[in-house]
Amino acid sequence: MRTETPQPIKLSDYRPPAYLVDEVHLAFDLQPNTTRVTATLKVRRNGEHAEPLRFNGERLKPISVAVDGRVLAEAERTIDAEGLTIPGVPAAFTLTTEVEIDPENNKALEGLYMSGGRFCTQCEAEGFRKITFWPDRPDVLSRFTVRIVADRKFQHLLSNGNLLEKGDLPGGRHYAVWNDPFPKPCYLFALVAGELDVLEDTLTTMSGRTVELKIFVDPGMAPRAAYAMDALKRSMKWDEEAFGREYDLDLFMIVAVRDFNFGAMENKGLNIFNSSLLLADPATATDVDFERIESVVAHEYFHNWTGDRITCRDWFQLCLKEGLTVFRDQSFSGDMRGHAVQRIKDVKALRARQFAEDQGPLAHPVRPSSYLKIDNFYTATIYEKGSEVIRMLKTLIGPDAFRKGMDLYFERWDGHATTVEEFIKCFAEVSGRDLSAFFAWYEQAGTPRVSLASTYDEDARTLTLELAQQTPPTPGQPTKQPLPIPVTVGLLDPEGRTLAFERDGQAVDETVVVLDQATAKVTLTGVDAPPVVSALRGFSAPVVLTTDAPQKDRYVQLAADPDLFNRWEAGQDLARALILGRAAGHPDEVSEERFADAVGRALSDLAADPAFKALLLALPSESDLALAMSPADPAAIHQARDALRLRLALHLNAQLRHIHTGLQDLGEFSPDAAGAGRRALRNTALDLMTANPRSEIAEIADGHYRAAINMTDQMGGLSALMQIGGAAAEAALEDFYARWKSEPLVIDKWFAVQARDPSEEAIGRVLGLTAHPAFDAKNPNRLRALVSTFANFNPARFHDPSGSGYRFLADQIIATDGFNPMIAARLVDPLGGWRRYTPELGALMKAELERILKTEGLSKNVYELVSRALAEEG
Ligand code: B3K
Ligand code: ZN
Repeated sequence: MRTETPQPIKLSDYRPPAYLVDEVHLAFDLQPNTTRVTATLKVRRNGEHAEPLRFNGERLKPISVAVDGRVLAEAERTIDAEGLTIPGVPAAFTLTTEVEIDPENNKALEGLYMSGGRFCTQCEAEGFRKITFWPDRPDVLSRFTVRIVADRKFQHLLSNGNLLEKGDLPGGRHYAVWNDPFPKPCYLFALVAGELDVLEDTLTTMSGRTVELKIFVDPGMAPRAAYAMDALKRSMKWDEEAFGREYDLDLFMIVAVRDFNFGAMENKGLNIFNSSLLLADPATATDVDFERIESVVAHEYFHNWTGDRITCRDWFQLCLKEGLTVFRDQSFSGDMRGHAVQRIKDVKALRARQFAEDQGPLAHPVRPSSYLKIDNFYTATIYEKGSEVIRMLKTLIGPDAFRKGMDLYFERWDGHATTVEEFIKCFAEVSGRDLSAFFAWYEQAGTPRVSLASTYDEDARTLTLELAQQTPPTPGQPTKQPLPIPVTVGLLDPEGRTLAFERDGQAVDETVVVLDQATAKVTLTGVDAPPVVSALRGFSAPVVLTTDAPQKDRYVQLAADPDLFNRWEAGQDLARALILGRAAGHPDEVSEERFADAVGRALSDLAADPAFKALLLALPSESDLALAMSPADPAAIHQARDALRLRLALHLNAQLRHIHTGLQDLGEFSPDAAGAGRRALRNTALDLMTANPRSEIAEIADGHYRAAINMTDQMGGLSALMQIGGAAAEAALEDFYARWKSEPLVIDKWFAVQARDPSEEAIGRVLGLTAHPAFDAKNPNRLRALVSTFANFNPARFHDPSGSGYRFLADQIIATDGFNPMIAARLVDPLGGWRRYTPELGALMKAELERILKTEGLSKNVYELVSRALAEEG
């Protein structure tokens, strides 16, 4: 147990930095266990007051500290576990520090560490302080020159910016010097040294400059970087066209590493990627991998303007770069792959992660006001809801004003660290709108509940919409204010045809109703028939909508809503109601048949995109359903969902078989959206077929697995076999392992598919796998593949009534916290929502959280999440 309670950092305590560093020269003498870092900083006092100098520094072995060339005696400076203090310094001076660090034993993967025999760095948010003494905060912007010296076996020596010189040194060593002309906060610093292959290309920017593009990967892997390179070039062109943003250096590099705490990092000119989000070819990566690579490559590249050129004043402003950059990458993916399908996937992810977060102990605003460890706030709320807020802003002020506001933001804040207020001010200025009420979206946590009631007046041909909003309390925010919520509305006639109407005298097919008070009443005129209301089209706001519309309206929407988001949503709503009804003990077989029939008709719509049909065919996930059930009973949900799966599988048997045979990939593999959509539909059909206990289904799944010529289908076959279980599944698992044992990214999939084992053997299997020779808890990808997949994507088994799933997760959290607190903290979430479950399960979950909290030497990261989860409500 911790002896002292860590103190939160508060937004209201923000003070500008007491000292600035205009320039720095960093010299690295790289050795796996004893790397020397010599830093020479041009430091200047910021403001009038001569405060003692206090720089951050952790796990550094100090060698010397000098001010203007004079080495300080130990009495002239203090070094504690968190940094360096020098009581009296001049207004401007040169600080030289020399420290030693141990990259090889750095298993927290923060600062400078080693992965696969190479040196690499991860500094965001607060890792730079593990490299040298520094004012480690994003509002200190400096020009970096970096000299790297290493043994020649570390063939490539890379850092940010441009290469100034390189050459050989005596003793089998060599060096390189890099300079980054753009001032940047230290969290964007990066260094890589090691043996790597490189894939090279060039791009001509809109002003005609040639940029060299280099992707560095493990030896032999360069062909697997081709898709990332293609995605990079498309992203660079897209940012020029969509936002007028040109790349600024002559060189852009990406390095892939296997040991990385999260997805990727936008270091200036030198992005570092988790290899799982960079390497792909048809044989080893699935369509979902290709899709994620495209979006993450774009995301990190887009950060060059939204994050690097313009950065955050403090970490409370994290959404300023993350929400905005997610908005940009989602827009890019929509342009690349189709907006409707992209929107559905984005909303599914938002609901699964962000809506769940809002219902749990970590519910926080898009801009939080306090934290213990900023690492815990790289959340779905900051990223995904942060993007939703920008999307609403664009809907409210219109695309032209939005673009003007972005232009103004880029012009005004380029080269600075700024705040969300300043960002919003740009849009208020260009649109002439008062956006002060809108700002509440940044400060208020929770998912608003919106209700909609409609009344049709046949004589007056009017439709009156009555809307109301209410946001449930979240920890620390018991009362909520109304938010401006854009609700996009269209009407259909009873046959599903678009019904035009009038709003303020104008004939329209669709309108945006802004609900900005607790309630609102809007009357639409010129409505010629009793309409089906299609509300919240495109999911125009991140809210939970309930309407008074009868079920039959949902069927009309499922068949015909021209807004594909709402067409999909209608199907999900119907399925959710059926499953939850059955889980609550009220099965409705007639409606289940009716639903299966409607899904069958939607599937036979030849005009519909296969990717869309695949989404339509997939039932809401068990976690999604758990959010709508109070208290949640995962076993009941699992059974009820399986029952509906079986109903669909039987009812649609012929159609599913037809899809499965008809869509087999025969030609050359293409990772594009069309090919991926066909494969998604075929694999989703197979997945549903496995609900049917007929023996020939197992043969079909086995045949699917064995005939697969790409990883998407191979995994489709393998997970279908896992759904069925038995000898065929075990044989396929063995075959898969033998085939891919030397491919770590593929073996991650092998662990993950077993973590999703739907059978009662799941927990035993997962426990057994932790002892498998290929299991390595120190590698975050592997740990996530097994532990996180089990806890997040196998709810029925994780929530085993014996509590064994919870015990397993808590053991993993405690063990991981000993070497990688950031990753340990990311595992806490599945236990954190204990209050939402049945009292028996909740008590078992709570007991595990209490056990974690009692652990000796617990990190701040885990402490923050566990103590919040256990805190009294309110
Ligand atoms: N900015 C990084 C995330 C860093 C997470 C640090 N705990 C990747 C991204 O969002 O682009
Ligand atoms: Zn980002």
